[in-house]
Amino acid sequence: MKKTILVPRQGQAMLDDALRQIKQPSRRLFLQRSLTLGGLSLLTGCNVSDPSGIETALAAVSRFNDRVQGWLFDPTKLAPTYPDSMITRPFPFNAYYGEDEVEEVDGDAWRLELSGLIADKKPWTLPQLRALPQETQITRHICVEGWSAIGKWGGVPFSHFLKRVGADTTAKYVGFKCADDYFTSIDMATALHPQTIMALSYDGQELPPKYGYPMKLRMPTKLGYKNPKHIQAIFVTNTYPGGYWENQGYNWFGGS
Ligand SMILES: Nc1nc2c(c(=O)[nH]1)N[C@H]1C(S)=C(S)[C@@H](COP(=O)(O)O)O[C@H]1N2
Ligand SMILES: [Mo]
Repeated sequence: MKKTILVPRQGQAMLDDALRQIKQPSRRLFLQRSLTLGGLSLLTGCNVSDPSGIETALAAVSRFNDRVQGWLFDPTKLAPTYPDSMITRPFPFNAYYGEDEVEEVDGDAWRLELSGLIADKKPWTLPQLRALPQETQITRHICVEGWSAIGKWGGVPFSHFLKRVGADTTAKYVGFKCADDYFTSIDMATALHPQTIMALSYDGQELPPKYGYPMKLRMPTKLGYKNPKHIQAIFVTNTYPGGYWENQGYNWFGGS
């Protein structure tokens, strides 16, 4: 016998309400695509008539989505690359503050700190990073605020660096702390992806302050907010580290 599922009217209204409460457009879009009220309550086992449970439920759905994206992520599949002629000029600036407040990092005094599940935690200077093998990529950066741009970054393949310092590559997460108050974290499969680089240059020049001097992580397989600029410290861990925007509701995996 065919089953009929009745969706209560006030259920749809409640869901619409929940969606309205969510300010970030990316989050709303993701929810509209992936969610029904029934699905929400099934997934989380929460009582959806209790509005205070909605935030918790949404977070649970987002974490579920992280797992699915993790399963779907193909560590050998490459993001598209582009010719020099397609580079977006000028390349857009973005941060949680304005361009006039860009972090001034002193490159001579700067040391990259390492912690967590890493054998050799000796800090790195900028010249030491520049002495490692370098690669260049022309790839597309996609920001959830509704723009994308093609840029050219050069730097050290992150997988090379992680192996060099004896990182536990079976661990789940790599976290980043930045010179501004920004922080984020990524899955190990993406950290080891061949196009994930510790970018030291932009468009053939030393990485400018606004694009993350002295070093940013560049990943064409992830959305803009997952690409930390002005990296100060890197840690490897099995404890979920979250992130600046992720803790405010942006999906953590953030694949592009
Ligand atoms: N340290 C730091 N990194 C950051 C951010 C930030 O505010 N601080 N913003 C993120 C976001 S949302 C985007 S879109 C990109 C923008 O990088 P761009 O200025 O090189 O375009 O940086 C990401 N990394
Ligand atoms: Mo962004």
